Amino acid sequence: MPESWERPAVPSLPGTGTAPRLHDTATGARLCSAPDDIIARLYVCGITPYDATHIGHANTYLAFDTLQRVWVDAGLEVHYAQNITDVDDPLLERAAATGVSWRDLADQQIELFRHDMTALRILPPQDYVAVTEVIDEIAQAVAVLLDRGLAYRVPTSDADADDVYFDISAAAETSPWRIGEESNLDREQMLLLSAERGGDPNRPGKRDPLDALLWRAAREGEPSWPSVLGAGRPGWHIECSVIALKHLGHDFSVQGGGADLVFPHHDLSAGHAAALSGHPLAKVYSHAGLIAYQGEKMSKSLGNLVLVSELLRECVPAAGIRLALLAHHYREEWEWTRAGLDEALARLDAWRGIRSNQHGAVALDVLDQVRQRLADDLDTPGAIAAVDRAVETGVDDPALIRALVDALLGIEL
Ligand code: 5CA
Ligand code: ZN
Repeated sequence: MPESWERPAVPSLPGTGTAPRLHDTATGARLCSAPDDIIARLYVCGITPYDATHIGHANTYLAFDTLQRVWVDAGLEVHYAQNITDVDDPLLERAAATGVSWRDLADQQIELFRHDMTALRILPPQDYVAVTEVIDEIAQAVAVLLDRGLAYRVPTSDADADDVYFDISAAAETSPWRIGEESNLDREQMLLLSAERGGDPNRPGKRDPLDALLWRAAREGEPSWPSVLGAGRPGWHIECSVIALKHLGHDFSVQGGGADLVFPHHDLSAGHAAALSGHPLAKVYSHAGLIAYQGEKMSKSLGNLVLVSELLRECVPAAGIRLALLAHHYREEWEWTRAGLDEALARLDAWRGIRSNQHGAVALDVLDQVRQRLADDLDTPGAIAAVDRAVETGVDDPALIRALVDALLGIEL
């Protein structure tokens, strides 16, 4: 397993916080994120390693970093797993277009991502798993789905090699899942998004246009691995189902990612996992809002990227990047601007100058307010406002403010 990255120290605080209520994409309700036992289990979809780490990626990983910090403050242990999509069409296309090997591109980008996550003081996953490490397990899972009649073969031009697809209708009949359960989209919207986001609704031979690719048989010029299914490579959604089930089991606390993953990726990865395990994948499905830049969603395909590594190279402090992101609620869709970053840098300076004042704010009250705000669907703007008020008046115990800002917002003053 690749190493994840260095874990920042998290100071402990007086008393205990509360596990947050989180907005659940599937039900639209705010659900309690506390596990039944002491261990909160979290899966967040990791990068496809090219064009890492842009501010949109950083915002998504920061949202789930905040969740972990609040869980830890509530006295919970956290078991966190994350994947790396180190073989998939967009990565292969980028490698081909730039004339580098896909393996070198992936390795170099994974290293850059690790460096950026460390600089941003993002709590690392315990299980950091590249899809290329679990090809056998994925192929075996697909073979199980074939055996159960929940998957079927579609021939390719090579008579000996079939692709394998997930049968959404058969799966809905036999498992606690149906398509659209997480995304709440109608069929027309699903068809559109599937075509936009890596699906192939028009592929001939499929039983339903929304059936998702589980296994792609080897093609000339593409990487492939020998397996029980013959040579090939995994489809996208099944990688996250298999990695999550292997490391976290089913019914884990929270499945997370950016809002661009709601459909088809999370809907289908929950479907594959339910078909394999007979249980729902997670209790809460949580999604961070997409960050825009220059009027459009920040995305690799559009190329309108602000990279964390470039900001760091300009000597922007990582704590300032964190504060700029935390000033927005994690579910908000907003546009990154230099003015927003400057505002965060000014706030960071003000926080660093916090005065001791025995007649000012009471630090324990500030801690209480910050905990309450974060317990309410990770309201970081509300938490920041509580710290701003204490900075304005001065506070009886500045050291406690520094500790709470470090522990809960990940910012060292
Ligand atoms: N490897 C897949 C997930 S299995 C993938 O989506 N990789 S990614 O590199 O494209 O994105 C990594 C994470 O960043 C995902 O959780 C994605 O939802 C999130 N993300 C991508 N673009 C943005 C954006 N503009 N704003 C916020 N989050 C984003
Ligand atoms: Zn994923």
